[in-house]
Amino acid sequence: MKKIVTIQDISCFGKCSLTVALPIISAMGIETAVIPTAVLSTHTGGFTGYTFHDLSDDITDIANHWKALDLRFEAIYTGYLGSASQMRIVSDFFDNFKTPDNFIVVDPVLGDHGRLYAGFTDEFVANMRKLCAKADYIMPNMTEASLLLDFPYTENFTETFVKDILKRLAELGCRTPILTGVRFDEENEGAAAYDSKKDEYYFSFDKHVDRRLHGTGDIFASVFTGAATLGKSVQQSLDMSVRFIADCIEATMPCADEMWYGSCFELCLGKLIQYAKQ
Ligand code: PXL
Repeated sequence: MKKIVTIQDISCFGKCSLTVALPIISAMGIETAVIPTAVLSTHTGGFTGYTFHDLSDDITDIANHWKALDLRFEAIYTGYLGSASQMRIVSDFFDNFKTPDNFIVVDPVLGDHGRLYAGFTDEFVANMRKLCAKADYIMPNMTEASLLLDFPYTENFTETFVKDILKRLAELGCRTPILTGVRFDEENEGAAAYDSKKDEYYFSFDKHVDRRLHGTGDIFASVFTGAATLGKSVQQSLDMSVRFIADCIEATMPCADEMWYGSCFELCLGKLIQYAKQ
């Protein structure tokens, strides 16, 4: 079996990060090892009064044990990280567990809707830029791209602008950046990727629904990492991720008010199992 290690927080309630990555990657038939970076009572997007317990010291201990066991992974995939100093620890993890045969995915979780998530600082953004330089794939949304590249946030996309952003993201040092939440018209929403080695662009779109759901970025990154681990091409991985996000949004719409903190992705896992087999 293929193995992925995913490094991100566990938000005990709220359907994001590890509580999303674990079921999704498992459903794709891939063994999922986890390193929790922090334990929160809920995610930080809309809840107040959440608890936060940093697990930075554990990351190093876990990595040392795994090194002694000679564990290897087809992919190393990081999501929400708890602090700027934690990113240095994760960077060391990359140095210890990257091999010529595996790849690194950094989902640069920084913010949404033009704003940084609660508790994040400029130092955090600067360290995330360095982590992106070590990745084979990164998958920012437009907010995160604007923070990483230091341009004013905008929702006005053109193909030329998206291609320019992707090129500049690749200049951070990552081979294949992916921009999520791309819209060129009212009807469609999707993602765009750029393989800087091949100098090729890829686009994938599905029906746009005018409703933002928390945790869809984590779902996208998990499906993309799973698909790439299964050996799918960039275009196939993009198509699978965009399609599954559309499935999740459609499944959530009937209960979207009650589900303001996440999506009903669980109802779509059967479809994902089928997509992964195709
Ligand atoms: O979905 C990204 C995410 C992950 N983990 C935590 C978060 C968020 C976004 O708000 O707060 C703890």
